[in-house]
Amino acid sequence: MPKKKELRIGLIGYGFMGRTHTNAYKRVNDFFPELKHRPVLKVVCARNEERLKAFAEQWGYESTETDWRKVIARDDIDAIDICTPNNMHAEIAIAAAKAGKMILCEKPLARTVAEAQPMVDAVEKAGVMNTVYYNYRRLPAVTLAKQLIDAGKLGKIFHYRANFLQDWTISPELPQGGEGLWRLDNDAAGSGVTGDLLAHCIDTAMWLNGGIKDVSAVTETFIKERVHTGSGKKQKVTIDDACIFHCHFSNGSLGVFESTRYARGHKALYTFEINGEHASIRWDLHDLNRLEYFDHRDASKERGWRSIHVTDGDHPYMDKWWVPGLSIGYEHSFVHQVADFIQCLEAGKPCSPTFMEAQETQKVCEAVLDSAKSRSWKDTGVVWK
Ligand code: SOE
Repeated sequence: MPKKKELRIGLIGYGFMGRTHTNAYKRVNDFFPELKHRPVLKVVCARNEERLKAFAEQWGYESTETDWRKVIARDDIDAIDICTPNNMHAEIAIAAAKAGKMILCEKPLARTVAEAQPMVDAVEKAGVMNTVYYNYRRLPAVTLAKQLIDAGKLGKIFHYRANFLQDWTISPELPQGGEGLWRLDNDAAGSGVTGDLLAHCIDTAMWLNGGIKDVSAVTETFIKERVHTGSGKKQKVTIDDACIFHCHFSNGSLGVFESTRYARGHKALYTFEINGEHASIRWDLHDLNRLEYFDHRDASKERGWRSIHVTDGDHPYMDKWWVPGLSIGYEHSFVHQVADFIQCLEAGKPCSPTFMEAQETQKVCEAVLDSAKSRSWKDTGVVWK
């Protein structure tokens, strides 16, 4: 087999997402042997030196840096992977683009549309490969949903419904800010469930069903004050703990979205259901290999919801894994995203969602937050090709 070209990765941030991305870089060539590039774990960067060294050793990074600027300045790095809290995405991405590096950025692209726009401009100007990790698109059952919709199986779509429910912030004792808890701190995260969870639902929704035109939303912050890890004092909580919005899609269908971190019993219940004139589909992250499908054109006596176990060799991505019938998991969505990124790199094509596409999701998130604040409908300004 010809020797593979190296894709030398500089990972910035080593939290939960740093692990999911690193696992993907390590696995991708084992299961996608046709790729001509091989990710090389060159350097990982974070501020806590002791934990950084332990992470590098555990996951197999060749070196460490404590200043992200040094990672970008290194000429032995091809691609920067941004896994920091959201408030650092823009500065790092813009510097990386200026240095001519490829960029893989964890979602959401940034905290606001205004913060994200220079990121989009920077990668476009530099002409560097870029993508944002909206990983759920790459689960085989979700990709199959896309194939069914694109093949016209559902016909005209009337309804899109999505939820992303969690329960991990119900305790008032939980502080805001700091490692692991920056998602509760508006300065670091930019928003609460809207940017963290609904952004996933919006990305999938627009990928499956086209642009979202306008929105009407409500948000709630149930716990008004929490100790801030930085100051050690109780401070006002300014993130949205829960958000519900409804919307019009450009294709005329209606959408309903709900997300919360206060749904006791739910850890990461991401679900969607789409109803078309001929057929409906629904999906649930807790049973991620399954796509449920109802087709009204079936003979009436046999009509009913089919439960498709999306694990056969002709299902999306599944020829890469085990044998028909055997499940894959959450981590595989990241492996697929890296495989797709490398395929696009080799084909000289953009890798969706690009920064430009992720900015459209950002626009919806912002319109949702503005709508909740102003108690009025907001146009999103989304242009979805
Ligand atoms: C939050 O708990 C979180 O980890 C998100 O940040 C991820 O994007 C989501 O996929 C799972 O939940």
